[in-house]
Amino acid sequence: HADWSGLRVAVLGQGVTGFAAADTLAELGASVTVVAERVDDERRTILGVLEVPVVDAGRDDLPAALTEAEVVIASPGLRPDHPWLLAAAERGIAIWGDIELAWRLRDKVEAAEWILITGTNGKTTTTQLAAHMLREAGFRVAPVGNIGTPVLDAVRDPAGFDVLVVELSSFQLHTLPAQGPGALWPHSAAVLNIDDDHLDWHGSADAYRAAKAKAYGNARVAAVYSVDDPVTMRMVEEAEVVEGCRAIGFTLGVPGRSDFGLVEDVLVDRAFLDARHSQALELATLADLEPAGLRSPHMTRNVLAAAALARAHGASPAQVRDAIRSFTLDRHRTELVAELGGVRFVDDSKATNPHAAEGSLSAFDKVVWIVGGLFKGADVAPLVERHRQRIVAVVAIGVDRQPVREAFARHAPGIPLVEVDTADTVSVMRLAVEAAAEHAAPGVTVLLAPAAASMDQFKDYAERGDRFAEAVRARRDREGGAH
Ligand code: UMA
Repeated sequence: HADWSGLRVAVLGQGVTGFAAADTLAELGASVTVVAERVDDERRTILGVLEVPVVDAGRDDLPAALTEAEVVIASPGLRPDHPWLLAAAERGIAIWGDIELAWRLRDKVEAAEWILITGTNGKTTTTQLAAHMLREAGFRVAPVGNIGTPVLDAVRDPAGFDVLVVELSSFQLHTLPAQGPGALWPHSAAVLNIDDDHLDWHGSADAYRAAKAKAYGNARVAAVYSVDDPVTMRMVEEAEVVEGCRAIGFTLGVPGRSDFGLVEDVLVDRAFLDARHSQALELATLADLEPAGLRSPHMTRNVLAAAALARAHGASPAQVRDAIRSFTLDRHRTELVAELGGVRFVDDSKATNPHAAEGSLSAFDKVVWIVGGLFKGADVAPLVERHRQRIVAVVAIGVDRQPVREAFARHAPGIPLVEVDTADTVSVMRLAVEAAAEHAAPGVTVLLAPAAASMDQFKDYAERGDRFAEAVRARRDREGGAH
């Protein structure tokens, strides 16, 4: 649509995505209405200032703003079988995601290259790594998308960027068209790995995989896949990439001619070698990965994938190495604080809602779970029901302990539950860590993944995580002193 002015758009959803889309479209002069279940009053007030009306509707309501729209923008959290989306499709209304909207705005702004990253696990870290490597190479880079900053924010940023490293979820990929004006033509794309995930949203494993495979569509320079994951390899083979686009693999094994991989303890790049040369280019050693906490097999794979993307966009081997050496993982995001007597203490204070906590709970076999804070109306019970097998014991902190107590009484009554009943910032974590350690045998992980906001007891999630780490270190020092 060349002319945005007056275009009737219904933005479905009022989260991060809906807000960015409504703001963008209002600025372009479109006639925007936000339609959402679970309306947030603070956001509604801000949207009101932008003169964007917000309609608070139920699933089965069909407000005029929706049925009379020329385009609807779907938030990624809306399942494809949501009645609003079915109604829009039935009426032939165009359905775009925020990613497509951002792409269509490229002619309005300084256009940057797009690098797409998806996969079941490791997307966020790989996005950060690739962005860091490209920054090291002198590019103006923004890591955006599912990572948390909507692509629209970067596209509209007056400072401008050379490259957008876009983390895409399967939800965001689902709505993207393969052809036409809304289809992406990325510089390059990577699918890191495929494990079945989000099957309830997509309906089936095939639908989930099909969504992920879309990332490769129209890739112009490089299609990066995992040699160690046959599903991603098949996706590349079947993808409609642009003539001349190279398929580049990454592997923890010895790399083939056009792969990134490991030779002994050295990360190497063979992808950019002329076939006449047999010597692989050295990127970094495994020892270089150690300080940044990138040494585990799945992290090493993320590094190789990021290196493949960064090299394809012009970063030199030395720039890749320097970026690896100066990289820092996000703090408080499944950060390993210490291992004491075979028990790992992991800080995922960043898990401020049940969905985020789900991710970290799923990553461990046996956990003592430190949970609680401000749930803000979110329901913790489904999480307990789904993960009770891996929960050895639970320590409830924060003001909202009752929902935790009730959820365990209903779904997992046999699991030991300790409540920490103090509001003192320091002692709450001391008591929680001690109680958790008491229930943790070697091989068990003590996991701080509160599934709730921190503001009842802490300044923010960072302070909550810091207090946890301090309590763990205090325990280590005490134990160390006893020997
Ligand atoms: N809403 C409804 N009905 C619904 C679902 C949503 O009305 O059935 C409305 C409500 O107003 C709700 C709002 O939509 O408040 C929320 O929208 P959303 O769930 O689409 O989430 P956003 O706040 O827009 O955030 C999204 C991503 N969320 C999801 O895909 C669920 C964020 O990824 C992403 O960072 C953000 O866009 C910016 O791109 C989060 C995520 O959990 C971190 N992603 C999943 C994952 O990583 O596994 C896919």
